[in-house]
Amino acid sequence: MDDLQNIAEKICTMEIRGAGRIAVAASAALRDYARTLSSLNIDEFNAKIEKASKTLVDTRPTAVSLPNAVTLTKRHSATNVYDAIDEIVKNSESFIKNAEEALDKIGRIGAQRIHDGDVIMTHCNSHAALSIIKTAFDQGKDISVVATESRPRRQGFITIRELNDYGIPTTLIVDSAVRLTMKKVDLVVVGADSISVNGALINKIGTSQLALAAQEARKNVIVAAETYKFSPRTLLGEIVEIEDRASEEVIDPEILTELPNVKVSNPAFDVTPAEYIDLMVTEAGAFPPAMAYMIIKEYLGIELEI
Ligand code: RUB
Repeated sequence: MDDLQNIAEKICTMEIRGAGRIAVAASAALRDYARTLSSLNIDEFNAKIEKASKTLVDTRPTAVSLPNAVTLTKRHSATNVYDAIDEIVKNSESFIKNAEEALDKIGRIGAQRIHDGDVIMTHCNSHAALSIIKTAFDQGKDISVVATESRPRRQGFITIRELNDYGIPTTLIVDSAVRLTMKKVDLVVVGADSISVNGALINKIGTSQLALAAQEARKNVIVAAETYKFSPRTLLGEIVEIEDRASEEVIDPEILTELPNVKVSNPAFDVTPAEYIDLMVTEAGAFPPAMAYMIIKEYLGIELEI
C-alpha cells in the first residue's frame, strides 16, 4: 500500500499530472498493489482493492480519466485471488497499452487538420494536444505554436520546453494575451480532463477563454481526447466537479496574511460549452461534440463508475 499511497500523493501534489498521465499511473499502482495481496482470501482482497481504488480516485476530482482507469483496471469476475490478480494485471496492461496507442492515433487523425503555415494556439500541457502538433511537424508541415503560460501552475513552461526540444518554433504568451493574439492564430488545439455527455469540455482553467476568443475570431477549436476522458456519469445527470486548489498557488501566504479582507479563489478547471468546439479528436476518430453520447455508449458503456 506504501507504493500506492506514494503514487496517490504524487497525483495530489501534481508531481504526476495531466489527465492521461494520472490515469496510467493509477492503473499501474493498482496493478502493482494487487500483486502484493496474494495471501488474502477473495473477500479481503476485494475489500482492499476497493479501498485502494478510493484512495486513488479521491486524489483529484475533475479528470474522469482517473475513475475510468481505476474502474477498467479493478473489475474482475474471479472467485479466487490468483485469478483476480491475473485479471487485474491484464486489465492494467491493456489499459496502459491502449492509452499509449491512443495518443499516436490521435496525433495521426488530428494532424490531418493542420496545414502548412498554420499557427496553433494551445493551453496548459496536454500530451494529446501535443501529439497532434508533433505529428503535423513530423509530416514536414511548416507550423508554429503559441503556448499560454497557464497560471497559476505554469504548465505552459512544460509545453514550451517540450516544443523547443522538438524543434517547433514557439511563442509563449501570458494568459491575458489570448484574445489579442488570437488574430495571428489559425486554430486552437487543447486537451481534455473530462468531456460530458452534452459535449462540454472540462479542461485547465482558461480553456473557455481561448474558445470564446477563437469563436469571436472565427478560428477552429480542436479538442484532443482519448475516449477514456469521456464521462459516463454525466449521462446520469452528474456534474463534473471543478477542483479548487490552495491559495498558495496564486499568492504568497505571507502577503495574504497582511490582507484580511482578501480571499483567493483558485479553480483549476473550467467548462467550455459544446457550441465553442469544432471537433473532438479521439483514437476512434474525429467527431463533433454532439456525438459525445455515442462515444460514451460505444467505448465506455454506462456501467462505468455508476
Ligand atoms: C492538465 C490539463 C490538460 C489535460 C489533458 O491539468 O488540463 O490539458 O489534463 O492533458 P493539470 P493530457 O496540470 O492540473 O493536471 O492530454 O496530457 O491528458
